[in-house]
Amino acid sequence: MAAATRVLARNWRGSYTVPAAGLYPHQWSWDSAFIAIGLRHISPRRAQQELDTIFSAQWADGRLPQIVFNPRLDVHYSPGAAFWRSERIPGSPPVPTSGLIQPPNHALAVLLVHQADPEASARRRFLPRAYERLLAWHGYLADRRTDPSGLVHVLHPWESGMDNSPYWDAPLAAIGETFRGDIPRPDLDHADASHRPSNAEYGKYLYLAARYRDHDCDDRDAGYPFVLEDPAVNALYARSEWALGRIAELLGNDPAPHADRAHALTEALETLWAPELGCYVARDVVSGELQPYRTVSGLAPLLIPDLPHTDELLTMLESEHFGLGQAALVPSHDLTAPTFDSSRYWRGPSWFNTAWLIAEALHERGFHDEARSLASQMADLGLEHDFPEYVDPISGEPRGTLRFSWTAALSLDLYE
Ligand code: 9YW
Repeated sequence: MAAATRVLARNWRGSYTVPAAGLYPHQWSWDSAFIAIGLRHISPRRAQQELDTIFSAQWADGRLPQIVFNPRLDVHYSPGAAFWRSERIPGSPPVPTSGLIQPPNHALAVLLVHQADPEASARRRFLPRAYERLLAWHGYLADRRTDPSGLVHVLHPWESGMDNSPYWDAPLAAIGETFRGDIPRPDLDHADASHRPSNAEYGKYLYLAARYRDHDCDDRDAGYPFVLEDPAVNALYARSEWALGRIAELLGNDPAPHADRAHALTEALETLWAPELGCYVARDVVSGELQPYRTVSGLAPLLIPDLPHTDELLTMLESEHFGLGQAALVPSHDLTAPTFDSSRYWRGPSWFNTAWLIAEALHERGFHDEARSLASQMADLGLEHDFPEYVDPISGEPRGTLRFSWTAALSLDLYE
């Protein structure tokens, strides 16, 4: 506990926590929600503040931005505030941000942070304030990001939180254009190039980000070439609707609309079920094609109560594809796939945030021993390797950067 607390103190910037000093010097949206989940064990007040800070960067249309920039550190991360120039875009907040979003894990975090210390939460009126922000955030997803299928879409690999997942290979390859300017890679000052996405991928990432920005991030660019439905994003959205329903109840409001929305999302997720793979997959809305890969994203729907495929997902988790109990944590990609790479980012390595999501799902489904064993593996690996960003799922060796905030935070969240 002391070592994890030290990492979180070192990465605290007065009102939020950076994911890692050096590699990620700003505030990231879904990182902050994961960090708050761990911080509640050290300081519920700081956990509330972490979430309040990301909420204070909400756009007028309700979106919570992927990144809130510290303009003084703009040269240390790309693309930064000077790339986005968010202040020129109508409806942007007074602080500089990215225009993209990240997965909606915030309502889940708000509920857990509130429950950690309901008195402290009541004293600071945390819940009613967060509820308004969450309603607007989920409203943005429902109004601006929902397809006729009923699922929300992501408009950039970064929006999935799993940047170079094999899901994005074919959709990115189908885009002829790439970014024409310089491609700065300050990330390579802090992590090995073989652990990071490639330059070719960064060219596509910047092309898409520039195009989205140049359209004022208004979600109305008719020929926009990257529109994907991702299982984890939709599972987190559904799970967060359940959390929002509980928050509504605690505030004396009607939880039914949130339950209805969660049910509708769960039903719509069935269009992403791949029976031949035994898990959910992503769909490219532009081509209509399902992307036939087993990834940890396709297991994330385990987080939803009343899911029709819980048993199949548990079988998949324990199979040679993900090796629960054998591999370190939960690999981000199928251990047996030709596209598996044990070191490269979201193409194989095991991450602590997704391990936490699976542990939480196992716990909620009544698999307490399995949840406990995954959580204690997280705590051990975190401590042993100075809280790495991710680990090789076969050797357990650290990869990416060290002293990574959500690794430290989530390894504090053990099950009794
Ligand atoms: C980036 C900050 C972020 C995470 C993402 C992860 C990575 C790269 O780092 O993104 O430059 O934004 O893929 O999930 O939020 O930790």
